[in-house]
Amino acid sequence: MNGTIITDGMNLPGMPWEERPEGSGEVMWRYSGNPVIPRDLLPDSNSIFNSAVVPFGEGYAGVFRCDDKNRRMRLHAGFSRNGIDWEIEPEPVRFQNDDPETGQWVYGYDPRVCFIEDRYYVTWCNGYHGPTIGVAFTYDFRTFHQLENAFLPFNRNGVMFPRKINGRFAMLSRPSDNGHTPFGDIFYSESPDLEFWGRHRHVMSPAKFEQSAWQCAKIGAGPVPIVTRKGWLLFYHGVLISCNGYVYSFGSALLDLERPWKVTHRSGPYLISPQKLYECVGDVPNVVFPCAALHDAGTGRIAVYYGCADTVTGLAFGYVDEIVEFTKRTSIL
Ligand code: BMA
Repeated sequence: MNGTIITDGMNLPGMPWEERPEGSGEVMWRYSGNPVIPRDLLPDSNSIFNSAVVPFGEGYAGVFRCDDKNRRMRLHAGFSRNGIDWEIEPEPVRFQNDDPETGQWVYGYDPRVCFIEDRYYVTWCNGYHGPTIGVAFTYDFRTFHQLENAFLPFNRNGVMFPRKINGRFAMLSRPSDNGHTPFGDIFYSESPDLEFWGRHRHVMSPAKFEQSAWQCAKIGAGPVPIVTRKGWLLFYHGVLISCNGYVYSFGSALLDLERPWKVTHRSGPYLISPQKLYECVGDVPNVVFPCAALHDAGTGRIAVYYGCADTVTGLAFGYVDEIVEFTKRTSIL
């Protein structure tokens, strides 16, 4: 498969990869060694999930959601040569921030990492009178400089675009409530300076129950979108409210390149739903929650890192051309 439709990607020939298992008809398939990151990689970790990885130096780096044994939600930096075997810093990230108003750490979870121009931006769900979107940058995953929170509370799933749109930074987010939010649409915002955000545009609502039930309660952007000739490829999670609680799956959408709040296609079926034991059993059962994707422009391979049952981290593979084709073929728009 030739991944010719990735137009602006790096070559990552050594990224984690396994071919589709013999006889499988799935568009995306799981890594045979899942979970790739166990819950107890750190002596103090209760769980390591919903985490973000990017190419860095000769290998990879990331920001990991590690809930500790007090069940405090913390972010830790980590490094890996191969994207599979990770060394996570035992101490949480201490963001540099001289502003006493915003510099006090409350909690942080569900990070995303986005390389733009010369540095890595981290966005996460940051506790500031409730959940909102924290923003920081780093050059080396050792020192992190915290900026202003992007939005008012309550908000989650802040995901930046890897290049400026119309000359401005751009971010997807999901306004929410202070609890477990039984609703939620994805919005788009722009900023000239990463401090003042505006030009807010609606992107997507949950689907109709009769049409695509896995995404009928709420949705949220997942990994940083990938630029292709067919538009931005966005993986996003969707939630079904079952009689036993929330079920988190993920699917894909294509967004217009110049006006990314315009959704051109959106998958009806999910790509991955909680089916394996490590996705169905854990601190929060029945959750797959993608926060990062590596891709190799040369071959069109994609590796998605996703949280499993709010406990461990999984990896799933696919080819960008096939995922784009699936998104178009099954679109509910
Ligand atoms: C969401 C977030 C995620 C979590 C999911 C399922 O609201 O808190 O971190 O994976 O719920 O519990």
